[in-house]
Parts: sequence; structure tokens; C-alpha cells
Amino acid sequence: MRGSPALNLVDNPMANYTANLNVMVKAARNAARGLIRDFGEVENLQVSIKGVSDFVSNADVKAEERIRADLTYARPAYGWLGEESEEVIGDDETRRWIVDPLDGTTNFLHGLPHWAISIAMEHKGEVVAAVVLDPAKDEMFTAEKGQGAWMNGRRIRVSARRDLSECIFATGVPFGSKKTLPDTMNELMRLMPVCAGVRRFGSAALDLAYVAAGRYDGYWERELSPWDVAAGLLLVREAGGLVSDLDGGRNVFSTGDVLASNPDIHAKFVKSLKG
Ligand code: LIP
Repeated sequence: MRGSPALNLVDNPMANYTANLNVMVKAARNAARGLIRDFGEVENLQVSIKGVSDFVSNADVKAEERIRADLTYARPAYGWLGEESEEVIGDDETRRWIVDPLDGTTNFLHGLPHWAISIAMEHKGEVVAAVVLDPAKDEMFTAEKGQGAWMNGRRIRVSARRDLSECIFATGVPFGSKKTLPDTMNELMRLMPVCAGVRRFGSAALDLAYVAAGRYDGYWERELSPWDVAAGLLLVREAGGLVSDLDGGRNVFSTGDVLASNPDIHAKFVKSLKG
């Protein structure tokens, strides 16, 4: 899978994007070109651990700069919240971009082709447009409030499974100094015996996009940042799914804890994680 993954840089002719979404899609595709080139280099650098992580942080920063330049050129008044740079309040205080230029950095660093560019547009505190681009698989997930969710120009919907025993879930397992590992391990102990499987692929943006596409039936993770989830949450909602914190409440951005699933299993899913 290493080397140069196929990347269709021409927009899908089926897709009928509005002006804002068009700006976001173009910015994502532009950044994808650089990231794909850098991803090809990553395997050459595996011999030097420090070399690889410095190279990947540079790739991350360069991608954010590219996205920011494109979005700011198109919409100079909007504010900015990105993983790699300072927050900016725009002249238009009601609108801002929320961007993760490289979600799934650890996968990228290890040459695993599962990472994404995530761009969300927020208006009056609500995300109204979303793009999650997986350049390695050439999958472009898009959504706008009230317009449904799409992948490469095709409508996507959350799954229709109702029985937990048939459902596949995704999660993120805390690493490093995060103190919530026991909570997640306890949840895994409760959920795994009653479902069809749990995956940990390492990109929250893609985990949410996969819930929207009906590939996963549900997903949960703790302590995420707004740029990890802003675009993905709109994808899930627009695909007919439900999004909440881990208690089933609305405090997703304030807690950083996210749970998303198809509507039929949402309550059962929340309950089974709690035990
Ligand atoms: C990563 C997430 C991943 C999560 C990590 C991290 P990054 O984002 O997408 O799912 O488990 O904690 O936040 O750092 O690669 O942009």
C-alpha cells in the first residue's frame, strides 16, 4: 500500500457543490497533493525516528498553511481555528473555519494509508459545511446543513442495523499520558461481548465519516479537539445519525467526548458503554 496511492485530483462531475463547499473541496484537494508527495517520502525516512517525526510535523504545518492560504483568499473575513496555528477571530465574527490538516498523524508517520484532511465551516457556533478527504483512498466526504451527506458525489446514510450483536463499532484508545485509558478499557470490556466487533483505525475524522457512510454502526472517543470532529459530526447528522457526548447529552465540544451512531441503536449504545 506504500508508494503513491491513486489520487483522482479531478472533482467528481456528479458533485454539485455550493460556493462555500467548492472553496473547501478545492482547498482540501490542493493540500492533498502535497501530503501525498510527503507520504511517499515517509517510508524513506523510517530509518531515523527523529527524522520521520520532524518531517511529518513539517508536512502537517505545510498542509495547514496551504489550506489556510486558499480559504483566506476565498473568504478573507472568516475566523480560523486550526490544529497547527493560533486561533484568529475574523472581521466576520459569526463565521470561522475549523481545520485539521492531517488527522491520523500517527498512521501517516508509520506509512499507514489511513489519514484525512478535515475542514469545517462554522456559522454562529454551528457547523454548516464539512469536508473530510481521505487522499490515500480518494474518498471525499462532504455535507452541508440540510443537504445530506455525500461521498464522491453519491448520497450516504448511516446504517440501519438495530441489534447490537450485528453492529461494528470504532473507538480511539487513549495513548501517552492520557489518563482515560481505564475508562475506555472498561467500555471495551462491556461492549465487545455484545457486538460484532470494535475497530481502532486512528483517525477520528474518518471514523465519523465511516459512521455517516454506514460502514461503522457507531463510534465513541474521549478528549478529542474541535478540529478532529467538527466536520465529521456534521457528516453523521446529515447522514441521519445521532451525535452526543458519552452520556447521550449535548456537551460534545465542551467535553471533547464524542459518541455517534445510527439513531436506532443510540440509546442502547450509550447504555452498554456505561454497563
Ligand atoms: C488523532 C485522532 C485519533 C485520536 C488521537 C488524535 P491527530 O488526531 O484522529 O482518532 O485517537 O488522539 O487526536 O492528532 O492525528 O490529528
